Amino acid sequence: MTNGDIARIFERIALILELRGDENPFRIRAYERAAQNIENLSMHLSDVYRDGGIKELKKIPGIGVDLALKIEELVTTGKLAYMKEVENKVPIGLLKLLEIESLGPKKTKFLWQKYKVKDMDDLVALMHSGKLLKEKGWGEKSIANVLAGVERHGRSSGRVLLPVALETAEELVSALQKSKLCDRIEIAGSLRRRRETVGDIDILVTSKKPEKVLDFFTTLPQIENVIARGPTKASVHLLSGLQADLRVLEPDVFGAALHYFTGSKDHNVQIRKIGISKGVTISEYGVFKGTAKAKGKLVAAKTEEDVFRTVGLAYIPPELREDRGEILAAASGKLPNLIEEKDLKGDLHMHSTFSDGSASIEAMAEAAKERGHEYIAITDHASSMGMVKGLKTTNIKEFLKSIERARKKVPGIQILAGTEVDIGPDGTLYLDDDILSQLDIVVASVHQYFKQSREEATKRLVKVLKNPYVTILGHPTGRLLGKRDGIDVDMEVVLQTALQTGTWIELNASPDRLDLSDVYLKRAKELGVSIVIDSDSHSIRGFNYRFGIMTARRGWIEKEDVINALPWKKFEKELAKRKKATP
Ligand code: DGT
Ligand code: CA
Ligand code: CA
Ligand code: ZN
Repeated sequence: MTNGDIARIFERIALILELRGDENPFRIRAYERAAQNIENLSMHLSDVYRDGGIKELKKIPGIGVDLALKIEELVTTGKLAYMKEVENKVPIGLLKLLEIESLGPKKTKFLWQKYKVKDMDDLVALMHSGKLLKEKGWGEKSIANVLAGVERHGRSSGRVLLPVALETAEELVSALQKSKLCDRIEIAGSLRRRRETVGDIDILVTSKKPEKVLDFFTTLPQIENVIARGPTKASVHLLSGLQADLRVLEPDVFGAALHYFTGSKDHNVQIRKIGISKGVTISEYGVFKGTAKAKGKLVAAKTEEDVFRTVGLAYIPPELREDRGEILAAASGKLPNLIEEKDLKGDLHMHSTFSDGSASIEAMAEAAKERGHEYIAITDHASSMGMVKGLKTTNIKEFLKSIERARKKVPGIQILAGTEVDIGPDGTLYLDDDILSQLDIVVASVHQYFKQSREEATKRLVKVLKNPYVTILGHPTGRLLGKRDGIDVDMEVVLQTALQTGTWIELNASPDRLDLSDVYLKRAKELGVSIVIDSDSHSIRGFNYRFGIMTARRGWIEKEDVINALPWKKFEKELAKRKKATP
């Protein structure tokens, strides 16, 4: 149960109470205020409760005895009886209407009480009926606004970014674990394959009490409503906007089901084809001798390894199961040995208080050392974009001195002097070559001018790669997941050029970037382009590679492909080689 979960539950209670209209307004405000405060809290409520109980919870602004007791119930049992109680007093469909922009609880309540609107269909019918025009505050314009809101609501693609979906799924898994009703619990689907975006969460469990598991799952407070429920399966909408499917399976066929529901669909189709050529039928229930029509004896189902073995393949890691050549690789013993987080020995992109970071160079070095890194580069911004701080022609000496000082103060880790320099619209850099030549590492990144034509943008990056002072092309497209598309470039040309010039290409592991993406990483690897996996950390807590490593693995990356997986001595040699290429 995250703070976000609890905040959403309180928010929902406030909305329902307001809809019902029979509640003291102060009580409604109290739930709203608590939700807001919880959202902004830096500590986890479950930790606060564990360490100090109700007494500590009450010290949080806006949390009195009553709310503290509700938080206690949520963090200890994962449930909240009061929430079900209030939900039961309004039509379920009505709550969905609250998600529509321009339709707050007041208007919704009015439409419910006066016009008996109970769900989205009622709402749309009423808007088109013209009946509302005689009501005060309802004109053509507000009606059009509501209809547009309904449209937007239906159109939202529903795909959610991997980090968000994974956190939500892990919360559900941990609730199921606590229930003690399940023996095995596995995340399947696109989430297990670590896709960048996820359509819905798929969870598979084994249990001796399927009915009990489904009762437990479908009444978790994170759940908005149950879409469908059968004897061994349930689909639900979560308050966070995601959908989740839970399936309860027999342990004997778990492997076959896990393989099937992990997908991808394309991968499954290929595996099934190979099965047919070998005289077996493969489904979620197992591998059977013979054809689908004359299905024979069950030959494998218990583990995924068993399933792969029956078709003559080595175990394929879930991240590769996209029908992108993994089956051929598995058949010929050429599967990659995918990189792991522990393989990273250094980090070549991070920021300190010299530009927009929140920690000093020393503090960043200490934190990196703590993480186990052997070397780092401090790469503070050099940018024209209204940044008062950062590297400039006039303060390079000062920066180099600060690095020198940090080297003395924090022994046991190599600290390189670097910069992340802005790329102008035509590929010229914000700092001149004579400044860049004084630094160990130069990361060149796109931070502005995103709307160029493909030709222009490609020319721009090619020019950057041909600059011998540039060590690394940082977050190559500049995309921000879910917020901004990156530049449109011919990535094949960019990668071919990087290969020629020996420039390293970054996989920026920041969860809102994951740039370069999996498909291009795979291509970079095929060409032999060197990859760097960086955190782009702006604080001492920023050394987070989890999602970057997931992306790298989807891109077939092995530690041999990654420059900063080299131990310091070898890395030093690589860097020297790179420097020799500069005039
Ligand atoms: P998503 O949820 O859109 O991000 O993607 P997935 O891959 O999680 O897809 P989902 O949730 O619809 O189904 C989970 C897995 O179940 C999918 O990866 C493969 C398997 N599956 C579902 N429907 C079919 C199907 O019609 N044929 C085959 N071969 N496999 C299927
Ligand atoms: Ca899914
Ligand atoms: Ca699904
Ligand atoms: Zn950057």
